[in-house]
Amino acid sequence: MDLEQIIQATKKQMPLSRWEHTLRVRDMALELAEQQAEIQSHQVELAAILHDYCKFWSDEQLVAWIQEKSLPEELLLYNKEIWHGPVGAEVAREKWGVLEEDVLNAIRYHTTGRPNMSVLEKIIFLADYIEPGRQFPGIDEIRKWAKLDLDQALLQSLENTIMFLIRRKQKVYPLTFITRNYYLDRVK
Ligand code: DGI
Ligand code: FE
Ligand code: FE
Ligand code: FE
Repeated sequence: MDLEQIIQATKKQMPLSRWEHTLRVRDMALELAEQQAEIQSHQVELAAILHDYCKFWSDEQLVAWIQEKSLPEELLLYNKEIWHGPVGAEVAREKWGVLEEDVLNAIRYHTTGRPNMSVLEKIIFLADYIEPGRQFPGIDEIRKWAKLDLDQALLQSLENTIMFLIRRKQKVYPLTFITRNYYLDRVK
């Protein structure tokens, strides 16, 4: 499969504003990747382009994929915002023939994170969080850490998201807590 084809198809899945977010995530991820050894820019680009592929799919379509592809049923008990990553990874494999497990995991875990993330997974998670279009209290601190210490930046992002969800009286998917606890130990 050809990246240009994937770019055109992804653009058609979403409104222009979300496509522009996707391009900013790609640029930010490539920038973060410059500071990392052994990271392939074509993988960064592929994961970034595809990370929100399913963001605007209907609930019915997302639920159908979760059930048909035997993704964790537990996903359905939590906020629907967490469905598009796991489904996006399945679509990347089946529709776009993406074989690299690292790229698939970067898409799959870009919202929740998970313990012991690869460098690529961290870069996509953080680029999504700090791309220049994002604005919220504390983001400048996270932007600074992203250049210095990916784990510290991850921890702060996860804590920020958890607090945001709690303030809004929303449920938190257990993996988000598990990931936060894992990185809390890692940065000590
Ligand atoms: O798709 P994006 O908006 O670019 O970003 P994302 O995939 O990281 O989605 C983040 C949204 O998901 C954010 O507004 C918080 C929301 N969310 C809802 N429940 C959970 C959750 N995020 C995490 N990490 N864990 C949850 O349980
Ligand atoms: Fe997303
Ligand atoms: Fe995110
Ligand atoms: Fe995103």
